[in-house]
Amino acid sequence: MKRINREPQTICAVSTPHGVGGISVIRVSGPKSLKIVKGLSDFLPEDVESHRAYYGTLRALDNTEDLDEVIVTYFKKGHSFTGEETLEISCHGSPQICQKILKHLILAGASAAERGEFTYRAFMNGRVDLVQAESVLALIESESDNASRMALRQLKGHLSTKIESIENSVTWLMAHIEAGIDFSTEGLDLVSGKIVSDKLLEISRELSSLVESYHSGRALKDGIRVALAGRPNVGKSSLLNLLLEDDRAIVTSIAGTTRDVISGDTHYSGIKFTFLDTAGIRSQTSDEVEQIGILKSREAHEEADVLLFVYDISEGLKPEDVEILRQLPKRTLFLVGNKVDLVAGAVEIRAILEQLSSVPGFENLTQQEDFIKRNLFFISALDQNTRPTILNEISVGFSVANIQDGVLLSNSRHFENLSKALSNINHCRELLGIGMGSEFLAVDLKEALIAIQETLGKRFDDQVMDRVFKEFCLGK
Ligand SMILES: Nc1nc2c(ncn2[C@@H]2O[C@H](COP(=O)(O)OP(=O)(O)OP(=O)(O)O)[C@@H](O)[C@H]2O)c(=O)[nH]1
Ligand SMILES: [Mg+2]
Repeated sequence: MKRINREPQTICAVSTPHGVGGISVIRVSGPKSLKIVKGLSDFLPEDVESHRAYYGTLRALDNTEDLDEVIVTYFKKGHSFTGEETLEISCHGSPQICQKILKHLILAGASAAERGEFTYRAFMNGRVDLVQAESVLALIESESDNASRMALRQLKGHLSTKIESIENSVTWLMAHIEAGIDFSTEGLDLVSGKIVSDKLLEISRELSSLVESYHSGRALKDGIRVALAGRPNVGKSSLLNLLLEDDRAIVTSIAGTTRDVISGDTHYSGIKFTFLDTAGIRSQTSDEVEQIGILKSREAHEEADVLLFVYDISEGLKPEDVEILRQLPKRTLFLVGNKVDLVAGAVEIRAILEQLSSVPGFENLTQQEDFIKRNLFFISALDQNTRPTILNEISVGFSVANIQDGVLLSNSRHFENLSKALSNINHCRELLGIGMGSEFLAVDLKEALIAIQETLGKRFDDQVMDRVFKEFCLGK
């Protein structure tokens, strides 16, 4: 896709979803858009007003047929989404009508837009930066309340402002360093040295808080993937059905019921959760289907953000349970003692903790009050109250409930770039700490600055652009 240095053509595409609907909107953007649309609509006045809608009948270019009754809205150059002269044609929501209108627009001199080309033009014309352009896509694709709220905040520039302020600090430092402050010589300028070191610390803190927010941001954007793991018959599928509020998986008292990975989505307090139920893991099975199921289980565990390790509390934690636990990948882990309704009297937490102490990573569990309080559950998959308890505790782990100013990273490209900038800044701090000269510090600062500017799209190459915009759908 060649985008850079291309003559700005006038482009057109249907911007509403493909298919039948009440109305569809066709967007036309570029220097000739008004002239082209006027060629099909004799109802438009000589002096068209910006941001005004005009009603009339769109006619074929050769005037031989009516295309549709439409409303045309005009946005003058500099006052549209793309920054170019733009017209939006609202027509009846039929794919045939849309195709016909597009055909005549193209005959009149427009060309068909590529994926994301409207947003790309908005970026090239400085209407949005790259982070905002990407948030347009995130907003369209958002699957939960919180995801769309976060994308809207990014589109409004909250994240860009934050990244820009970090960019300014780095630029300020570079300017000082280039002005020739040399910390390595004798007669060290302490004041300046202290200022520089404070500033570096501040930048490092700001970058790391953004980088760390990716954990929550990604969870908000893509949802949280939770896999259920455990021995056969402990109640994983029962728990899945309860969490999804749907009888998705077969539940029987026969060990080895679930063979395949069964997944489903659910929403809770504005967050999307994807749950994966897996085959119960046991070593002594000669059943080929079950063995394949167990392999698939392990793959699902690898892909998950969170693992719910389920065991049967009425039987206590068995050596087989402990063995499965040992083999689970390192993830946020919840230990779910199910079938608590079958336990007569109180649950013996001490006994559980003792058995867990042989599992690497759980040796000192008795001292980890927080983990015991938050990550150990004693529940029944037959009890409706279990659902909110579990979903709530998982969301707390992603600190999505206490997002303060809502500035979060949720895009892997931003995360990669800013992580790189952070490691440059931290390296710079180390160099400063051992008294290296300004020319060494400048190298790291420069690298950090490039990574930050690439995030915002102030520096870019065609490959990055293609990667970003090819994700878009036509018409955006
Ligand atoms: N009393 C009681 N029974 C439960 C509970 N949860 C599940 N069961 C029963 O335990 C049996 C096994 O449940 P499943 O959900 O199929 O267990 P699973 O872990 O998916 O088993 P596999 O698919 O074989 O790995 C069924 O008879 C369920 O009705 C619970 O909380 N209390
Ligand atoms: Mg099952």
